[in-house]
Amino acid sequence: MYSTDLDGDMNMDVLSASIGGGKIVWYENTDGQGTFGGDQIIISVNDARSVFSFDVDGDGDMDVLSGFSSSVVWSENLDGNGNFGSYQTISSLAAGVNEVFASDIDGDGDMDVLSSSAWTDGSKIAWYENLHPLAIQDNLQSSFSLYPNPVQETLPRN
Ligand SMILES: [Ca+2]
Ligand SMILES: [Ca+2]
Ligand SMILES: [Ca+2]
Repeated sequence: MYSTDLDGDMNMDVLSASIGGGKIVWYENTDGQGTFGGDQIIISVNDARSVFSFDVDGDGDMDVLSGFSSSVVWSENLDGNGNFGSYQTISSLAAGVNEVFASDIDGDGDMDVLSSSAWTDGSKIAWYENLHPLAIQDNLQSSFSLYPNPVQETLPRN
């Protein structure tokens, strides 16, 4: 669950990850006073666990970061109005991801991606460097990893 302005109308909307419902959705705050519209599906996927939002691609609108199964993905806010494109995978090795978050881990001024994973054979916290505007670099071999499993994944932007 997260709240941010997804459609750029200066009021806070709501994001939700629904495990049972199998989807990542957002609800528009239609009047700015907490009256919400119907669910708008961003991703339909089993085991949707966590959702967060920040401006991943630095174009001024809020994009959506999601975690499900072993995947950490982001969805681009295509038009700044809350219409989202197909998700783009940051990592597919986050075994049993149960939380995604973003913070400027390396202090270079852009937001990087964090995930925690619950499966016993892959339990870890990993972070992925935002190589904005071109890619997000998997830094699983960082000191955050409890079970180092170095991988190199890049996220090309189209
Ligand atoms: Ca809004
Ligand atoms: Ca954006
Ligand atoms: Ca950074």
